[in-house]
Amino acid sequence: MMISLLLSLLIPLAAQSYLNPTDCNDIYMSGSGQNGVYTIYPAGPTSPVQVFCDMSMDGGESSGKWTVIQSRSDGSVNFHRKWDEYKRGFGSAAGEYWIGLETMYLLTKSRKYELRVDMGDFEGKKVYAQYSSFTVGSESEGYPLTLGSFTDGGAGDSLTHHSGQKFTTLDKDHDLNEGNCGRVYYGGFWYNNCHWTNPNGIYAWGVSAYGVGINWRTWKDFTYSLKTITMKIRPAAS
Ligand SMILES: [Ca+2]
Repeated sequence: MMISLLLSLLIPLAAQSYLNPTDCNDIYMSGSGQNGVYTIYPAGPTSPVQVFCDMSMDGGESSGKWTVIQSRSDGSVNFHRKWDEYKRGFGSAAGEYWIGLETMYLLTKSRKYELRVDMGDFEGKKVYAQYSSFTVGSESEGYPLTLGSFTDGGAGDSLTHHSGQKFTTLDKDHDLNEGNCGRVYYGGFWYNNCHWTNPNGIYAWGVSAYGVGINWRTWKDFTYSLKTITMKIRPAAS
């Protein structure tokens, strides 16, 4: 008790973020440079969230470090889930997971982030798409997605089509289709009418039925489900 009181008096406010890091960049700044699973506190000290941190140097040593918000790699986790689960997050930070819409909202309302989507096929090819900003609104707004400008890493742009859309799950329809895109394409996402990409669709090992797999239209179109896809964010330079 005495020690914590002393610490709270002695540690300047700026250092508090290193005691309760809000993202992987805070963790990196506090001295942890290894890729791996860490705990962040975007909603404060009583609400820990497990995440995978990608501390890679792409973009130069001065750039921020990546907080993984979504990852698919082996089909071990079911992504056809309801609103409350997409809100809270699910899966394992060491493997496949969804960090949760509420955490995305809390992170992106307090700091400006950029987004990178890394993906790979079953032949070993890897490409990416990057966006200069990434924001998720509040639950009362339907957790809408807002993206900045696109930079091509070989994948083409399949996500701008979803910018401005609210989130849809099998039990909550916010999309522009007369049906529920989450039910038709077995995922939860910022569906439009319905999608150009389906990162949370069925893990389908390559060639698969139209639109239901982990599709990225501008790279592999609608009948190829990717081997890997990872969505990750880091503080934007400006
Ligand atoms: Ca609909």
